Amino acid sequence: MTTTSNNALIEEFRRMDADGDGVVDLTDFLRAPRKLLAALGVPEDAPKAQALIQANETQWGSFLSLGDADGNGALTADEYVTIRTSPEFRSPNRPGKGEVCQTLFAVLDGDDDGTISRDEFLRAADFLCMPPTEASDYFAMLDSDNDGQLSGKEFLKAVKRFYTS
Ligand SMILES: [Ca+2]
Ligand SMILES: [Ca+2]
Ligand SMILES: [Ca+2]
Repeated sequence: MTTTSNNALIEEFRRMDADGDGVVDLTDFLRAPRKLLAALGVPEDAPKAQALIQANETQWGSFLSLGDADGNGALTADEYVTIRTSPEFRSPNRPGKGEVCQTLFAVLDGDDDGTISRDEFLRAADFLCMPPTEASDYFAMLDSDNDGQLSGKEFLKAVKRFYTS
């Protein structure tokens, strides 16, 4: 299977495989949220950070239950593609999914005012693999009521697009 969308998923898999050994394990999987926390200057023992890591661990558990065919606690590229293209992956009830969105929102909302400002969003540009100008345009697009802030609802759309594109 070499469709374009699978190639994109394999790219995603390779980016996740931090140590390049051809399988993604929990350490690889947690690298992105840890990197984001470091970039935002949130210490890993902060409650927000702990919540984000825990949500990602829950999400990882659901990935394994969906596709770790040989049960070794690590995913090959094939297993990863199977998970990402399964209908269960898209289910809003998948364990960890909602928690990851909520905890990510809380981590990005640096001043805890319940919304994400443009500045707060741009600090996550690197995590979203976007250059700042693109992230700025993206922010404008997501801010559907044009108040210069992303509400939880507006943010959810961003995450959905990020996980389904
Ligand atoms: Ca690896
Ligand atoms: Ca804020
Ligand atoms: Ca808004």
